[in-house]
Amino acid sequence: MTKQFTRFPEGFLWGGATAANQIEGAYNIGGKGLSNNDVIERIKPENRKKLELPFPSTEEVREALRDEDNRHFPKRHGIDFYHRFKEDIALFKELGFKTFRISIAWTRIFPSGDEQVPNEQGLAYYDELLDELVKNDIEPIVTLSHYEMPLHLSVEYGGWLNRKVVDYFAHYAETVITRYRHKVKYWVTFNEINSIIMSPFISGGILRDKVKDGNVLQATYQAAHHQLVASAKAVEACHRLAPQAQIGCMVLGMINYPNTPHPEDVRSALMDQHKTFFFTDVQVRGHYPFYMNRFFSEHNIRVEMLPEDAHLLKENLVDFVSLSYYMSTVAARTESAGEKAAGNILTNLKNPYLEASDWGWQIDPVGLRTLLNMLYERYEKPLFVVENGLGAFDQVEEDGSIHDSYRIDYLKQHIEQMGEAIRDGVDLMGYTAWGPIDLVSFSTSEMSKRYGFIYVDLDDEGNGTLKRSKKDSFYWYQRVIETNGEEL
Ligand code: BGP
Repeated sequence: MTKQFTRFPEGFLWGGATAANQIEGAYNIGGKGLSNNDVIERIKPENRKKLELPFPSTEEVREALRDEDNRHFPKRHGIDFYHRFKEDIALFKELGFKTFRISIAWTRIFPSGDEQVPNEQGLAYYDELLDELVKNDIEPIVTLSHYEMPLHLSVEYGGWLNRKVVDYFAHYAETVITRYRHKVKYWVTFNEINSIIMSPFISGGILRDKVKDGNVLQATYQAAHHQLVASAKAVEACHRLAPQAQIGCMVLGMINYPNTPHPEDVRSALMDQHKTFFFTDVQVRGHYPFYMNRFFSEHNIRVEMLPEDAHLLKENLVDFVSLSYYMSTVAARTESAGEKAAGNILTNLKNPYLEASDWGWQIDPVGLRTLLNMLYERYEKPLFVVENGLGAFDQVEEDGSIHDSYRIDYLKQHIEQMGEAIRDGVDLMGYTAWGPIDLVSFSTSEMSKRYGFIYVDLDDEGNGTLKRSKKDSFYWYQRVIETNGEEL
């Protein structure tokens, strides 16, 4: 008798992923300090398709701080997960979640970032939250920094440009790993660490006026180096303090196709691929890859490193590689080639073979299979898809139902391709769909770009009851988990 092939291994970690700054709210409660995300104004609707992420100056941040009208800063209020997490976790339990990815808001633990003594109220909040997950048999995955750093570190120190921030982060990481080591088995260092290339402020805390001689790339890679060292320090702390746990890196997973078979287009695609691989190469292999030397010299980049950095990077390798995956991109030898694709983050060429979301993100399930294979071939380390999903407008029917078949289609196709990657031989630990409960969008700061299986009654202006309700996709994903991905 032929053995039935099971696509997803026993113990596969199905679940959902979130970030503190997009769900918690309570931005000034419990001793929390302000983070850079608390001062980011939404991208105005007319700029939505351009996906221009804010890169403010110190003065613009100060102006934002003077703005008392909280409506402009929806992330400050999130979906009030801070107060409603028990109700929400009960729904995740009903979905059958094996795991749930949260991030710790650094500013709840160290409100300004440069304190020595942590804020006990903040630590106690995550104790309660983690206990609730553990009580419900949901394995927490904890991101140490998800697009959030104390605003004070950004304004007064220059964000990740400043070497001192490495030590502040290391102290923060060591504090939370020590505190939660008996509750957390999976840690992630920086969310989408490579996104600093496109959003120096959100990802790196860098303000426009702190960039010397207008060389944004110089600033970006200097800050990135500090994050890579900080990440190595967190890995060291985790291996020392919680040897039973695993800690991974996390990248914005991007696959870059050449616009045509022209050899220079193919080369451009490879160069763009380095925007993902540089960061994983350092964290998995423990040293700077050879291809950065020429890139740095051609762009006048001189990364300052301390003598101990090489050793730190080499000795503290991550246990797994996690990634988000939303879209693929197209690269060409000249900027002007091809038709523009609004909204794609790292490139702007349209792929004629793909459909796009309402925000122009080009949907490419097969690209996920290819990318997983590329990463696994390169590192032979376990992989974890910790974000994937479709941001879409949802329509609530008169009877309160929400028929989100488009979301089901998107997720189904991506899960199918993960199944294919597993059959290809890729070691995949799990899958956490992005925003299992509607949350404030990272790029638009709006509610109307929704990802959830669970609907939250809240609009872009902050009006609504915050009531949670189940979409059609809720029952679909519940069945996917129940059958370990056999029924899609
Ligand atoms: C990733 C981020 C998330 C998230 C997601 C969807 O890049 O890690 O924080 O929000 O993208 O993006 P958006 O909310 O802009 O649709």
